[in-house]
Amino acid sequence: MDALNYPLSSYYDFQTGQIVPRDSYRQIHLSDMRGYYLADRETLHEPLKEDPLLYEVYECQVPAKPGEMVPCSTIIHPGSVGGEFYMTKGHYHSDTNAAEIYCCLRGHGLLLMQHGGQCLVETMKPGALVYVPAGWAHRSVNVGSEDLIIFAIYPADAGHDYGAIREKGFLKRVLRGPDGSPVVHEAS
Ligand code: PAN
Ligand code: ZN
Repeated sequence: MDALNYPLSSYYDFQTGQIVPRDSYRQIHLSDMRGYYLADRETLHEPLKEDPLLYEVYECQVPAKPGEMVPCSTIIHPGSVGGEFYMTKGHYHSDTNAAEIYCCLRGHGLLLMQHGGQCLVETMKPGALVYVPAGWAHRSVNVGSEDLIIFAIYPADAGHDYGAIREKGFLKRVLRGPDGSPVVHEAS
């Protein structure tokens, strides 16, 4: 990107998670997540009966070069697919030296972080500040009944590698228990 007007200043709505003006924005529907959910394994090639919006991501556009940082907001809506809570795809950073900072503004969730056969689960509630170390895959899961809103900052040249998670998933899955509360299962 060429024409940048400094300083870059936006408005972040803590209630909705929206960043205004909207630089970069994407919506992820269920149809974008084929193969990610356990229940989807059997029905992968069947047409979807409905296609709900699972999460939205706002990112401020900055040059993708060393030293620059991307502020971003993720809004994960409440719900589940076959008893598995709505979640982000999850990814590694292509640059294995790129860490990230996550801060939960609203809602109730879990952050899965995985590296070298180890999968950690951190609670995300308003004020939770989690450091995602370099080299760790990360996925946010909304286990509450309202939107989960997370602010994050990552190096602009980090790059996103979705392949390994898309193929193998995380070592843990978060499912709705009999009383509606989240239960973390070892992935089969
Ligand atoms: C976040 C994620 C965002 C959406 O900004 O990109 O929460 O998750 P997926 O990218 O896994 O779909 C981040 O970790 N950026 O590096
Ligand atoms: Zn990331």
